[in-house]
Amino acid sequence: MNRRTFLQALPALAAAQTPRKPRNIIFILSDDHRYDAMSFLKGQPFLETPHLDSLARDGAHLKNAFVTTALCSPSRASVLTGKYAHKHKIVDNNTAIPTGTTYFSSYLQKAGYKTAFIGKWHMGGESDAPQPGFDRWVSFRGQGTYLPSANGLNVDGQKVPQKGYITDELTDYALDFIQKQTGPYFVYLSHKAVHGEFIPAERHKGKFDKAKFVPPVSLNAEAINRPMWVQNQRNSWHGVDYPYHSTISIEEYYKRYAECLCAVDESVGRVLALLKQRGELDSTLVIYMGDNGFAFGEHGLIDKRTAYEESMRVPMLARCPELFRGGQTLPQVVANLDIMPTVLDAAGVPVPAGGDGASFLPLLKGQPIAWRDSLLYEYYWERNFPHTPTIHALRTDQYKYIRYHGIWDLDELYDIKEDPHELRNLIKSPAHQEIVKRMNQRLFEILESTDGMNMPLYRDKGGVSNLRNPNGPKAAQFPKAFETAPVKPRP
Ligand SMILES: [Ca+2]
Repeated sequence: MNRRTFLQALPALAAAQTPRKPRNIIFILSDDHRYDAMSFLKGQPFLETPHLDSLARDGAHLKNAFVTTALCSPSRASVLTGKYAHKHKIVDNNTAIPTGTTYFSSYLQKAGYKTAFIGKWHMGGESDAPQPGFDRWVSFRGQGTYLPSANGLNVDGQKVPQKGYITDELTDYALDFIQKQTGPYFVYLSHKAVHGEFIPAERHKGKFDKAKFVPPVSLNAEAINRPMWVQNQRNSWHGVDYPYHSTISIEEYYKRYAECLCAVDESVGRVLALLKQRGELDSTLVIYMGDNGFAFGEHGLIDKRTAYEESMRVPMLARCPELFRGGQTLPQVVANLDIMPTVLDAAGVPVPAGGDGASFLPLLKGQPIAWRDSLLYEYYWERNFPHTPTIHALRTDQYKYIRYHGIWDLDELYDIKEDPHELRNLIKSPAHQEIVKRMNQRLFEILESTDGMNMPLYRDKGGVSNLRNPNGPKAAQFPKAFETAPVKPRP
C-alpha cells in the first residue's frame, strides 16, 4: 500500500479497537543498543542477554525495527510524540523540545493511568525538570553519568543524590513505582546504558576480556561507488582511524559495551520477576527498544546518524501472552513512530490524529491489516559533528535509497536483499535508474505530505568535534563517477 492509503487506514484501525480492561504497560528504552547485540541473534558470539532472549522467546521479536532518525534526542521525541523529527522539530541533541508538546503519556493519564518516567530524557538542553504527562519523574541532566556525580537525579522536582550504578538505580525506582500501584499504570524506563563512554557495573567489568570479537564484514571492504564523505569520515571523531579523537580499539570498545548491556539485561529480568510476583506477567504489555543503532566499524565508521543498517536499525521485543502468541518473529517494518499508537491501542485509548505511525498490535495478533511498504529516514547535519551530511532515505524490504543534501557527493542505492552489508552502491547502475527515480519521488511524496519540506535551523551550541588524525588516511578523491573529460568548445 502507498503512504496515503496507509495514513487513511489509521482512523479505521483506531475504530477497530474494542473496549477492554485497562492494561498495564512497561516501555523499556535503552540507548545506542544496536539491533543484533542480543545473544539469541549472535551479533557477537560472546554476548549474554538471557532476559532479552526470554522476551523474544515468550513474546515477539520485531526483527525489522528502525528509527526514523538515528540520534538520541530526535528519536526519543519521535517515540514520545509519534511524529517525524521534521514535525516535532527536535533534530539535534541540543535543542529544547517546543513548549506545549504533548507526550503520549498524557493521554494515558486522562484515561486513568498512573504514569512514570524514569531515566534519560535528554531533550530541553540541560534541564532535568519534570515534564507534563508523568505522575512520577526520575531523571538527570543531559546524558547523565554511569556512576554518582555532583548533578545527581531529579526526583519529582527535587535534587536527590545518585547512590550507585545508574542502570541498577533506575531499575530500583521503576520497581518501587510498580510496587505502589493498585490501578492501571504505565512505566517509561529510559536507560542511560548502553551509551558511551561505556562504564560497566563493577560485577561485569572484564567479563568479556578473553572473548573473541568478530570484525564486521564492511570494516575494510572495498565498496563500489562509496561516497567521498564516508571515506573521509574514517579519519574523524566518528571513524575507525580516529575514533572520538583517540586510539581506542573497536574490539575493546565493543566488549565494554557488551558488559554495560549485561546490567540492562538484568534490569529487564528484574522487571519481569516483579510482574510475575504480582501475578501480572502475562497481562502486562512489555516493550523493549533501542533509541538508535550503533556502528562498530561497519563502513569504517563508528557511532550512529547514518542511514546504514547498523545505525538506523534497533532491537525491539514485545511480550504480552494475553494479547499475542509468544515465540513469533514479526517481519514487517516497524519504527519509533509506532510506539505511541501501539501503547495507546493496548491501553484502549483512541490514537489522536496527526501522528506518522500506526499500532503494530494487529500485526502481532496475526490480523491482516494494511501496512507501510517503505520507511522514511532523516538526519539533519550538526555543526558539532560536521562529517555526516544531511540525509533523507527511503527503505523498502528490498532497496534503500539515500539522498544527501548540501554536499557534492554521490547518493546511494542498495539492494539490501542481495547486498545486506551495503557494499555495492547501485546509484549509477543503468538497470536501476527507474528504481532510483521512483524512490526519489516516493521520498518527496512522504516529505510533502508530512510537512517535511523545511529543515529546522538552530543557533550554534556546544563543542565541535571536527579534527583529523595527521597520521591517518588523507582526504578521499572525488568518486570516479563524477569524472568526465571537458567537451571541446563549439566553433
Ligand atoms: Ca542514543
